[in-house]
Amino acid sequence: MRGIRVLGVALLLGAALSACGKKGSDALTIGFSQVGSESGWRAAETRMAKTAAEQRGVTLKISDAQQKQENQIKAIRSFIAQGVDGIFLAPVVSTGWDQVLGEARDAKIPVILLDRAIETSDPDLVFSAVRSDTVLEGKVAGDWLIKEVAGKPCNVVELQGTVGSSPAINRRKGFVDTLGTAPNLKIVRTQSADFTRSKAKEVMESFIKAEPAGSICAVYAHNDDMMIGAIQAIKEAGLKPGKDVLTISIDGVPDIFKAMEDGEANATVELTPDMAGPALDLLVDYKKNGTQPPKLVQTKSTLFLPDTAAQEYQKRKDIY
Ligand code: GZL
Repeated sequence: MRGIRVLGVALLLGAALSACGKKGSDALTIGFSQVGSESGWRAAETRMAKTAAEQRGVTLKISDAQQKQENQIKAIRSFIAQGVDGIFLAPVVSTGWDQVLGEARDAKIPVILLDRAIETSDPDLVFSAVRSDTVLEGKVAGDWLIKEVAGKPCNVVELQGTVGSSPAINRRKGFVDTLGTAPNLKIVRTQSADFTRSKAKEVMESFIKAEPAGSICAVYAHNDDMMIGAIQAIKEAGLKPGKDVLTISIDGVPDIFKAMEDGEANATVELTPDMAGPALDLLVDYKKNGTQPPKLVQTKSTLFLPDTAAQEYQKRKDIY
């Protein structure tokens, strides 16, 4: 009888040790609360995150929130309950995160923000962040348009991203502040199209109907996918996008380079979709070597024009 008891204890001990062994190994598990799949850029970010995790031997659990904050909060709570080693969050909107990120901190799970920012009175809720300077993106777009119209009067319409999201707030701020230096440029219509092609086509149709015929000189869209939708509406109204109506947008997805090649778009500001790669590197470095990461890893915002569109399209068409 005693022999069986000793054997049972030994087996239990062995199981506990091997579980600890697995936990302490490099095999990290990360939970990624993703906004959704609203744009080509977003889908590319998700695809690249999966590849980056595989390359690093990290298990990545991705939850698609379908652009709803309550789904992201549920996903974060589930990741906490599963005891993941880290959480990536691409926050659909910038407010309402303190409570759930406090729960992650209490569980000692580091949270890294991807591609969007949050407003919080407690910056220590966030371990690190990987994103572009979205105000700068709006500025680069505005600077290009000012130069392009070269002093001529120009009525602009703006397609904003998701209401309350940091890129929508900041890309508008950067653009409006920059246009403030050019009295010949006027934003006559602005409305959210939620970063999607279909909504942007509808909103652009309403702008064209509402404004005097032929009076819209340019469209500024907070992402390329909305610009693709706007281009469709411009063409269906019998106008030539890229000529009758100038276009400037952000992301650098393959389809905007194709539109530039076809003479239907004028400029884009690139945003890399590889946000998860740098985030994984800093988290692995922290877990393995205790290296404290910077609070922010900032990605570049480069302007691209039709003169390089053909080769840029070739570069991107297979990675998106
Ligand atoms: C910006 C990112 C935006 C992209 C859109 O950092 O959050 O979200 O520009 C996407 O394409 O919907």
